[in-house]
Amino acid sequence: MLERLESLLAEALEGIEGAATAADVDQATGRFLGKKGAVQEVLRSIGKLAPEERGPVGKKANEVKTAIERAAGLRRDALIAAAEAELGETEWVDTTMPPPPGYSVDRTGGTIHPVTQVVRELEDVCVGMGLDLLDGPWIEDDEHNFGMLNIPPDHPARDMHDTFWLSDGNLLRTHTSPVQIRAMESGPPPIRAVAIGRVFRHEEVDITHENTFHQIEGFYVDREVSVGHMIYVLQTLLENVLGEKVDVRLRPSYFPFVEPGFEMDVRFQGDWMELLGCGLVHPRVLRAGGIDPDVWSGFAFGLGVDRLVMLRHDIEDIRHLMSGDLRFLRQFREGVEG
Ligand code: FA5
Repeated sequence: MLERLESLLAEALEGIEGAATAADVDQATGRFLGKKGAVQEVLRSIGKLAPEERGPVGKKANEVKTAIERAAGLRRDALIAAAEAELGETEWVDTTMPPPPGYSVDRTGGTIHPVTQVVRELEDVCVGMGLDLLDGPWIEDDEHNFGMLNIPPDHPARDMHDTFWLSDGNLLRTHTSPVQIRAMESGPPPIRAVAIGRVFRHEEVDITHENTFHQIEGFYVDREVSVGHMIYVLQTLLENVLGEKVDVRLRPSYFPFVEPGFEMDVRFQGDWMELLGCGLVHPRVLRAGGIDPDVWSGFAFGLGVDRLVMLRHDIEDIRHLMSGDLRFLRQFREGVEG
């Protein structure tokens, strides 16, 4: 019986080695290990053997079974890997090939999103003015989004920002102002920087309010910075992006992280639109960032980029912007790539 098991093993290994596909491997092993397979039959017949034979035959049969399974597994893996490698050689598409005659092809191509177009222009104008471009994470902690911006827990100003809270206590940043804190943490003044990016608010959407939109944060800390500097920078920025002289008006407003604080409206081709919040950086915010407010002062602003895009293209409803509707997006063909 032991010899029979040896020869079954040899036969099985030969079959596995000769298999050309993973299915062949399964078939080759099935003949030995399947329900009616030869090795299984040996195992089933052990009861009929002389008692002293049962132990050694049982042990050997199990060893043979394991050896066949192991060889089959290795061969199967090798064949699958080889088949996948071959696919890479044979199953590829030449995207540069012209279509066969008679096929109509959508040649409209992609367009750069109107928000991205304006973001890129803002970046160019800001770099031209000598400002650094900074970046910050979308997932923020409470301290950077609120606490260090002079909005402690239970402060009523938290109600101004309907917040998407995450289960771990972090949040989706509700504005780009946390980048102010990150800028102060990363080095001493002077700081002359902007950060442009996506922000999120859990709010009712309407024609001028989205729950996912974009802001550009300006943050300027130096000696003897005044509201005049701030207005100059903002007006230069807006005129460059809107392409003509614009009227701006400042209204006193309240943001906990600036004092005094303002909202700036812009009149462009007729209507006034609220575009941004701004002001002189609150001494508490400077202190939270490790900066001495008796020596340094600064201004900050946060501007809604989507609103700027609406002004520029006379878009009546902000919700078009993030809709992903190609009929809308294809109208903005400037900056098409390719
Ligand atoms: C802020 O977010 C302040 N962080 C701005 C700031 C920065 C003030 C630095 C002072 C100093 P506010 O919530 O007002 O403020 O938003 C700023 C701008 O973002 C608004 O003027 C508007 O243009 C835009 N905005 C706000 N909410 C929405 C919204 N739901 N959809 C689209 N744009 C919005």
